[in-house]
Amino acid sequence: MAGVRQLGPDFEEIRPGFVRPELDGRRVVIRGWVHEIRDLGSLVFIILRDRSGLCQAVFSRVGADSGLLDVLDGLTRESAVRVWGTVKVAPQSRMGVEVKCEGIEVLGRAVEKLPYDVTGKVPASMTTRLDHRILDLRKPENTAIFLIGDTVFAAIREYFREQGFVEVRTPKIIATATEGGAALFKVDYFGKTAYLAQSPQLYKEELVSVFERVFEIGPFFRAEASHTRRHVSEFTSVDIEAAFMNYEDVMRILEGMVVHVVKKVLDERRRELELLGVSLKPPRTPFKRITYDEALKELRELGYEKEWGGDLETADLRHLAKKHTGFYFITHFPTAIKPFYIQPDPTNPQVSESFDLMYQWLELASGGTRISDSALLKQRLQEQGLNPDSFKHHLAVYDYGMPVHAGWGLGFERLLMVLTRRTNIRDVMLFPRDRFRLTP
Ligand code: AMO
Repeated sequence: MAGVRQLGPDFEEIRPGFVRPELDGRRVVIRGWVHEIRDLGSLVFIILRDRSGLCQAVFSRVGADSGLLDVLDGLTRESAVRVWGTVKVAPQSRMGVEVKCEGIEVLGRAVEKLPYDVTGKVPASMTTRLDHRILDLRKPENTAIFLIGDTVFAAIREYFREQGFVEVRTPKIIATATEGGAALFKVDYFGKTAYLAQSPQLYKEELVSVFERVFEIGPFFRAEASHTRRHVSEFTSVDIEAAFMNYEDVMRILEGMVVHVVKKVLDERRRELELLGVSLKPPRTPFKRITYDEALKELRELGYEKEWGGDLETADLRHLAKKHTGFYFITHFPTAIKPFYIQPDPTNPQVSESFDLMYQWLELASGGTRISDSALLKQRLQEQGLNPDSFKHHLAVYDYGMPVHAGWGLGFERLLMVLTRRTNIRDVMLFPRDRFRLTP
């Protein structure tokens, strides 16, 4: 900070995105990264950037001392710098304002030849982008995605606190699978086999018998063999579970959360939405609800015959999306294709009190009423070829007064894809992990 102190008390520190024409005449210090350099000989224009935005700094070589000239001559793009000078209205510049600078200090020098162009003038493939992810994230559009994500996290937490939920953390290293065995990562746990958790499912259910309403936002792991634009091996799940509720109650909580999140993003992240070219509107509630049977009927009407009982595949969902252009729920899936913990519909046990939240063809969340009867849970475990012994700790909780309960899990990144209109989940993950990527 030595540089600032030497400059005297009449300098204010300001961030690039806040340099506005109204500040004309103010003496400012700005820290940021060198986004672009345009050297016109007598004048050097530098676009400075931080996460708040960009501003233009102008240096005159005329009359500059040799120290300043040396720094300007050796300046590289993406170096972290501090500049100081006076804000001037500049109708001729793109931003309408610039900072006439007297000094610059390089705080962290970037190399001359960067492996990736942050200004985006040189197009890059997803592989190149992810290989140089930190540079890629510095691109203002990419930074914007994660600033929106930050607001989404805050909005979710705010919403659940208001609804009386307690935030919990469940183990990520576990002994048994909950969402089917195929997609588990094995871990050598001091000589024993353990797994990375696919979801907090059983723990969140158990915890409602203590806290009534819990939520967790955390990383979960799926050994996804399929390489798609919406699956990764490590994703962030937003999970809730609530005692004394059924699937309809938690569906209302879910749509309420989506609306709250959209409103908060509109309130706090207009600049970022604009940068991404996204126009958002809070969706109307209640979201449309169709049953699995109705979905099959709609598919039939669209000319696609589908046998009852199978899961809705991507192709089916894409057909349905022709009719459903926003958020909607599909409910009452066949019990046989749902995990063991989902409550069969008492009036028709072939189907379950389950739902998926969709956005067009993308599944964002799934949930349902849970089985709260111990005998039925044991039966469902056996029907799914699972050994109740492996679930003895979980089943024990059912002997201690387990209330009826319901919940859901939502893929945070999938929601962020919808809010930022990105079509590849990797765009909305800082450091995505998929079958072919473990670094950086
Ligand atoms: P499910 O397995 O449907 O349900 O997962 C819930 C949501 O998590 C997201 N998701 C993923 N996102 C990115 N990459 C993946 N590989 C991936 N897998 C899942 C999806 C999905 O809708 N325990 C239940 C939830 C519950 O009933 O409470 C569960 O895990 O958006």
